[in-house]
Amino acid sequence: MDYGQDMTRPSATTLGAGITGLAAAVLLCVPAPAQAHGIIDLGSVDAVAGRTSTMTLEVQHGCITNATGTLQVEASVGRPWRRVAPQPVRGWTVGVQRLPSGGQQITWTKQGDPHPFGTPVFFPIRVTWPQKPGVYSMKVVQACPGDVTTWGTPPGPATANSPSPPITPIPQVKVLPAN
Ligand SMILES: [Cu+2]
Repeated sequence: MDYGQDMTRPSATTLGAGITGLAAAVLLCVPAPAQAHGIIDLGSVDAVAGRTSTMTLEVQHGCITNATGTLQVEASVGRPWRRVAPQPVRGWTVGVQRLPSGGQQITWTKQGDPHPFGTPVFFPIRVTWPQKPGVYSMKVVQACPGDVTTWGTPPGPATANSPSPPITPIPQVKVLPAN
């Protein structure tokens, strides 16, 4: 599991949602169990080491503490990810920035009003996958008026203070060997 190396930008501000945030998240997400939150969809095409294909980052609803619409979405990946080229999405501007760690961050910014809470948004990205097969993560930070949600919790069994699966799971992708 390689998600550790992707955790380049801890967002302390986003982890403090607390009990209220967790309760709200459960209420919002339980009625639609088929829906995830921030997800990677490969569109029936495997991610293969060193090759290029298109994935979609789907953000299925707005921020979970205040149930507000989305202003900005940041997706960050670690150094092993090679080229990431976000495709244009109507109503959003986008840019890619190299991080000091060697990773990359894509930032989508909504033009005009926030993207409505209950409407999913789809961000296609052309990706050249890491050279080494493995499991890789894309941490997603979603900013809304007065609220931030970070999809950044690695999967794992429940412990005293963390449920399983996590309330805000980190999207991951399995990169397969090239042969
Ligand atoms: Cu959800």
